[in-house]
Amino acid sequence: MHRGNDSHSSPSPADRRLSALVRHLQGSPLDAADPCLAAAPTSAAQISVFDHVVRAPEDPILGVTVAYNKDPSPNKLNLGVGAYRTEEGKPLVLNVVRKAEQMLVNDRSRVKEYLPIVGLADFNKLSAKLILGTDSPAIQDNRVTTVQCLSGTGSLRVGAEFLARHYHQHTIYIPQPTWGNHVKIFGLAGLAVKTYHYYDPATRGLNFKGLLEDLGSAPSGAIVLLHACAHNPTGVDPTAQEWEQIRKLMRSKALLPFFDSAYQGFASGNLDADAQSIRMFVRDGGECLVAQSYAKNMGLYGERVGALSMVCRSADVASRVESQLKLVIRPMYSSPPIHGASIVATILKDRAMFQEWEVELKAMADRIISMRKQLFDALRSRGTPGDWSHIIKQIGMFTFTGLNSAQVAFMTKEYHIYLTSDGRISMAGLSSRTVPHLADAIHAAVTKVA
Ligand code: PGU
Repeated sequence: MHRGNDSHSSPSPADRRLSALVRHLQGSPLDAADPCLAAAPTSAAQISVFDHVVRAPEDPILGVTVAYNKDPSPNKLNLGVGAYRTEEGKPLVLNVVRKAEQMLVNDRSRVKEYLPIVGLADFNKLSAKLILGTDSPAIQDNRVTTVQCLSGTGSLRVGAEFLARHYHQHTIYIPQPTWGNHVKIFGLAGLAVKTYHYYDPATRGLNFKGLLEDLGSAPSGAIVLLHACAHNPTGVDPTAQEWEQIRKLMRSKALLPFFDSAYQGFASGNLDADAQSIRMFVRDGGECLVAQSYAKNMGLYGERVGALSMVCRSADVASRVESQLKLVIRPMYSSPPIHGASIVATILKDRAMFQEWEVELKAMADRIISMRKQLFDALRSRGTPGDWSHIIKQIGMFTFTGLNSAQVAFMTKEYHIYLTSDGRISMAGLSSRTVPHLADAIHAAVTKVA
């Protein structure tokens, strides 16, 4: 037998080393001249089977918070991550969310059983209505399938994996620029990622001609990632007329829309208005995917609550698609978490709570808009060179300032202001108190750093 033969072969250097160490632990002196000890590793790093692993760089967005947290300056300001802060610079838990959580805690009939693979049924139904509209014919026809996913990111990932497995075209076009994680999410899911023109640095607005040209020359059937509203990082959205032209072009070429809706309610302060781009594409009877996040609009960042909806041609297709989405989700994380989805469902299904949410959401959107105005005025009063009107024209959580990476580095070093190196500022991280500090920093960066 093999084992018998093995036991007669001479011990390996590792075994001999181990025996010498065991003897030492049992009281024998170590013999420094023992060749098997000489061969012993000299440092802990050499022992690891992961010794070859190289240190990865920090994430371009989340890494900004890591750097911010290490800065001891009392004047430091984090404008990197897109997370809402109050006028006092504090994270905000919405009152309506606290209320919903209290109700959930008080309800002793609630248990912590696994959710189904597709998540909480109420949450899914209500999420589809929130994004597609309560009167959406697609929902009435039962041709939408919605699955609860891990916030916006997870919804994008599940949708991408589904497309990689079941859709005939594996190329996805994403705007240039876009949220940095898009490239990785779609690439890792097995899709080929290409870009389409979106932003014109000269006008700090939409490069609509470039966009139409690029989508016009995309292969038939290609997937196109569209930011539903409040484009990240540029804050530049197409107008309703431009959306209509994009829709016509995409439908004429059978391009498949994949909407990323991470900011519903944050652009205009109105949930329905911010879903118009999507509803336009659903109204024409065609198919699309929508990834929804409740991170920003309900302030549920860390609860990781979102949904993927797939609008299909028929109820039969939708139900077959759902059966395959389950096969994507089950080996990925089995089923989604229950708490965040329960909060959302509690708020969405109660009329009074829904209205309370709308008021709080509008207040967040309004505060961001007022920060735009204050920053614009502060730069103007300092006579900062350049046209800063884009600060008030751009939409949503971010201002794409046009500051270059050297100017950003200067602001971080000299003013302890943290933002992504592309010059994006999270307006939600600003307050009336910190606007002057930021305006001073921008003024100095623009006048001192090329
Ligand atoms: N899609 C877009 C366009 C986003 O901006 C974000 C978040 C997401 C999806 C994903 O959000 P979930 O939290 O997974 O729902 N972007 C923010 C948050 C930080 C980050 O990079 O994740 C940002 O600062 O860009």
